[in-house]
Parts: sequence; C-alpha cells; structure tokens
Amino acid sequence: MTATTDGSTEALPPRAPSASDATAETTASSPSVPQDTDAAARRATERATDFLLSLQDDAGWWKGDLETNVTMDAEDLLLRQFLGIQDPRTTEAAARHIRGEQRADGTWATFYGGPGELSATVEAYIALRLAGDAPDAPHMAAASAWVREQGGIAAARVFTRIWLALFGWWKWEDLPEMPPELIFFPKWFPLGVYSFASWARQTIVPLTIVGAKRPVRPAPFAVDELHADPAHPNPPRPLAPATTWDGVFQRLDKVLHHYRKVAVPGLRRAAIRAAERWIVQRQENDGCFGGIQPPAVYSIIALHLLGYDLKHPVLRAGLESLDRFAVWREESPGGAPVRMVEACQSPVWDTCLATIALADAGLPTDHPKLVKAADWMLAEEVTKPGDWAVRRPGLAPGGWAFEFENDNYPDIDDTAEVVLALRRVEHPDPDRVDAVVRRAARWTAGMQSKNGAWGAFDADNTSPFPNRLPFCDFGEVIDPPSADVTAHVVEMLADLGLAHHPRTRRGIAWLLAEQEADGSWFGRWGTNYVYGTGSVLPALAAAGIPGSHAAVRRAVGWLERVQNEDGGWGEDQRSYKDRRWHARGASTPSQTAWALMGLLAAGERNGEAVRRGVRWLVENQLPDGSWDEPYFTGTGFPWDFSINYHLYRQVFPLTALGRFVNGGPPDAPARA
Ligand code: R01
Repeated sequence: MTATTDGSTEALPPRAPSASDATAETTASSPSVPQDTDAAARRATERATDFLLSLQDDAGWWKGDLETNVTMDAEDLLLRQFLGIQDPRTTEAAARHIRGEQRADGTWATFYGGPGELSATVEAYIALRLAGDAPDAPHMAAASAWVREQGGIAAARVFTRIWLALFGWWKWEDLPEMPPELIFFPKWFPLGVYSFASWARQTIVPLTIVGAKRPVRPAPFAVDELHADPAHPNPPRPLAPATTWDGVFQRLDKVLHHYRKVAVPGLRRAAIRAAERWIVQRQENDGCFGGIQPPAVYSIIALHLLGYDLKHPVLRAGLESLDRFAVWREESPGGAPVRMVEACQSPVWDTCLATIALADAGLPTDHPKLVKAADWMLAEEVTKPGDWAVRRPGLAPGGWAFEFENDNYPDIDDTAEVVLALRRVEHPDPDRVDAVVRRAARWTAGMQSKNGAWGAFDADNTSPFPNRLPFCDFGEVIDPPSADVTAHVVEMLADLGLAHHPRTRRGIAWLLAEQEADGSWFGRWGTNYVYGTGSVLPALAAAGIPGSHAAVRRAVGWLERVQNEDGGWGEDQRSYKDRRWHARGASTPSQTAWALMGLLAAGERNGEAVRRGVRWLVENQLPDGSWDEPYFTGTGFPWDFSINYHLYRQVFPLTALGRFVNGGPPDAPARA
C-alpha cells in the first residue's frame, strides 16, 4: 500500500492486472480467436460493426447511457421532496440503485473502483433516509459513522450544503453568498456571468435566486448523525490571511453577507427578475435548461420560488425533461425496477463517434444506416447564436451541441467530430453537406482562443477569478483551451484541406508546446494522458506531421512505456490527483483503443505494441461483438466528476480495429 496525495491509502495497480480484474475475463483460450492477428482483427471488426449497427435508433442516432454517480439520484429525490411530488415507485427504484452502488465500507464513490467520497456519501445517505431506510440499519450506520469521521456535513461541498439548507439541515447563513445582482455586471467584468464556463454560468444564475430567497421546507427527520459534533453543527471555517487570494475572497464573501442585509430592495427585485428572464429565455424546446442536470434542477427550484406553479408550462416541460434523464432497468429479468438518473445525454457525441467508427471499419460509405445518421446530424445543426456570441459577436453560427436539444450551447468538440463524421459519409445531397460543413468550419475557426487553441464552449474563457470564489469548491468553473479539443479541431481543419491555414498552424504550435516532458498530452474531457495523447497524434498526422517528428517519437515512446503487461492500456481517475497514477490502471477497451489510434497515426502499424494492443481488444471482445467496461474513462471535471459513457467501449475499439485492418482513416475527398 502506498499513500496517495490526499492521504488515503490505495494500492497502485500492478503493470499486469491480475486475472481477477473486472475486465480481465478473456476469451483468449477460445478456439474462435484466430492465431493470426490480422485475421482475428478482421473478424473482431465485423462482429463489432454488427453489434454497433444493432444499437442505432430508427431515427438515425446512437445514445449510450451516461453514467456518473449517485448524487444525481439523491438530488432527484431531494428535488421531489422539496416540490412535494414524491412517488413511491420512483423513490423505491432510485433507492435500489443507490443501495446497489454502496461500497463495502458503507461509503459511495464517484467512479467505479474509487474511494469513498464525502459529499456523495452524505447525499446518498439522506436520499436513503427519505426512502425510509432506518439510521441504525447496518448499511446506514456504517455510512454515517464514516461521514462523522470525515468531518461531517460541515466538510461537504457547497452544492451538498445548499441541498441540506433547503430542508433546514444546514444554515443558509453558513454558505458562501452569490448575489443575483451578478446578472447586472457588464459582459467584460471579471466576475460577470460570462466569465464563468457555460455549465457553471447556467448553474449559478438560478442559484443566485435560490440563495436570495433562502427557502426552508422542513424535513421529515433530523440528520444529527451526520455532524462530527452535533453540539456545533456549523463550525466556522478558518480564515486565510488577508494577503492571500483565498483570504481576499473570504473577506469579499463576508462583505457580500453584509450586503445582503443592506441591499436596496428595488435593485434586488430587478436583479431577480433579470435572472428569471435570463433562465426562461434559455429553456430549450425539450423543456430542459442547458441539457444538463444541475442547471435544470436549480432552474426549476428558482422559478418555483418565484411563484411558477408546477402546472405552469415552463415548469411542466422542465420536470418532464428531467423524467427523460431517468434510465429504468430491472434488477434481474422480471425483477424489481431500478432507476438511474443521467447527468446529461450524449446523442450527438455518440452518433458522430459511431459514424466515424463504422466508416473507418470499412462499412460502405453510402450504407443506409450511415446516410440516416448523417441526415440526423444535419438536422441537429445549431443555426442561431448562443451564449458563445458574447465573446465572438460578429461570428456566424454553425455547430453542434452534445445533446438532443441545447441550441444555446453548441460545443467545439462535438462540432469537430460531427464534421469528421459527415465527411466520411457519401450523402445523396453533397452540396447540402458542404454548406453545413463550411459553416461549421467557419464557426469553429472563429471560436479559437487568443492563445491559438480551443476550449469546449467559449473562446477565451480563462478568467482566474471564478475559481477563487468560496462558492466554487467543486469541479471546473472556467473553460480554458485543452489539448483534446484543440486536437479534434486541428484534425477537422486538416481533413478540410486547411492544414496550412494560419489558424490551424497556431493550433498545432500550441499543441506542440503543450506536450508534457514525458511525451504525453493531458486529457481534459477523457481519462487522461492516454486520451490526450490518443487525440493529439491523429491530429498531427492529419496535419501532415510525419511519424519521424521528435514530438511524435516522444509520444510513441511514452505510449509504449505505459502499455500494460497484458497488452492493453488503462488509466485510473486518480491520475488527475497523483502523478504515480499517470497512465496506470487496469486495461480498458476505450483506453486501449485511444493508445492504438495514437500509435497507428504515428505509423506504428507493424510495431509490437500495436500488435499486442490489437490482440488485447480481440481477446477481450464478448461473443456478441461488444466489450464490457465498468471503469470510468470519461471526464466531466477532472477528479470531481467522472463519466462512464456506455458507448465508448464499443465505438473506440471499433475505430482502432478498423484503422488497424484498413490502414488508417479513409482519405475523404477534399471538398471544402
Ligand atoms: C455538471 C454536470 O453534470 C455536467 C454534465 C455534462 C458535462 C460537458 C461538456 C461536454 C461536451 C459534455 C458533457 N464535450 C466537451 C465533452 C466531450 C467528451 C459537464 C458537466 C455537474 C456540476 C455542475 C459535459 Br456545477 C455543472 C454541470
């Protein structure tokens, strides 16, 4: 056992995961796997193609479950409790899911195999109490004892304590202030709403209303057992020296607490009305707000506090959109229902990745299912300005969001991958595709940040101030450029024949400067260095940088060094906190595929590392052509919010195998 930086003890995984590892169940001994790697890869590609085709919706899209953690389920029950819309079937099915996720030590983690996490454990525990589990039941007592040991509710994140304050389990006064007057700050102002990342902005605006109203709807029970010291449930937080940024912002928070008492009532009313309009104007056609759970939930609460009743069309549509985030399963065939809540839905992302995988696997480019996917993507184009236009006012729209409906927030990552997907399909109306692709390329190029790279939703969203607010103690609250998004954009621009465009060149220069000393790249939206490196190498190759380039050689050397003994690659979420976990973890299908995509792009088709990686994928494929992947390889926020995209296990192995079999991404005709 070795101590990690957070003080907990966790065994580092061996380079060769043992046979008891969750993904190590192999069919290696099965006679159905040909010994010849090429033939085996071809068969695996065919079977994976058929399996992926079988998952397409009749409307043309793919969507895998987007699994995160039990805070989603707990908060859903807390919302229902707050609004008085509990129903026993939902409560019991959600409780069944939450109980099923509890670890042996009574805690809940935020990713598969991860350590117990305080805020998730507090929320899950309270949700189970709402469902009727007794505090002295063994699974509950274990959870509450651990919470007390960790400092109790007082040590939980701000979001968790806001949820508790709604029921009187925490004092509003003991939460950081976020005043609604924020909405009146000028667009260029350091702490104006547009200095926050899109997801944080949409979360914070409704929370300013909730914080101004400070509602308390008394709870059906007390939770004294979750305080480290029930005599002092809300201990004061230590004050940092006024000479530090933390100290400065803590004092700003004290000023804001005072301001709350003296705020001019007319100004406050006007600010709340402005925030209300801001929220309502951003409601999507499907009733959701921003396509993600936290903004949706807090917007519903905020509007309800402003007098919207649950039958109001805005709230009814909002609540119905949340219902669509619920995935219902049976515990066993014919068994009790289990309900898991998604944080967000990924149809656009899954569809473009599936299209790329199938095309690179050699499916005919005019295959009806690919054309159907292309038609669906074409119809999803976002054709109006959104929040991004605040920083790029003159830029014409043209991009894609991640979700079914999220027109205010198209993102650059989805846009780049959708273009790469559309360009692989032989569509009956090529002029229509060309026009859409051209708009997307212009928009994407225009969203380049000053430093030459690309963030996910906004340009130049790099203010250092939002992170300093005591309110912002969870996840990421700004959206600076990242290597993975920049790589996808460079790959797209190169595919359009724009490798030598000045904007592309600046992106490439930024990527080369961003390479780590060990040869890898950081993964912002996928875990972690394996994702970054597996994204950048195909981009550099597409841009014409030869495999012999020193940066590419360093990256290849790194990928070869971190390959697991079993031939696969794996990287645990702990890599975001602890250097020693960089590129370490049990082999997984998606991460093995990312490493292979990198090596193949670097010209390593006939190398030993590629052969062993391909064999790992072949040997771990299940009889139906799919792969299993309990490990979380997606990243919402490094360490704080991890995602298991249930389609990653399928689309990335198929892409890697297809490129291995067919010798790289097909050369689409240069049209643009
Ligand atoms: C969340 C939260 O739940 C959440 C959910 C989804 C995302 C961000 C970007 C993209 C698009 C997809 C999903 N791509 C760049 C990713 C490609 C792989 C982010 C956050 C939790 C807490 C808060 C997300 Br506060 C806000 C949102």
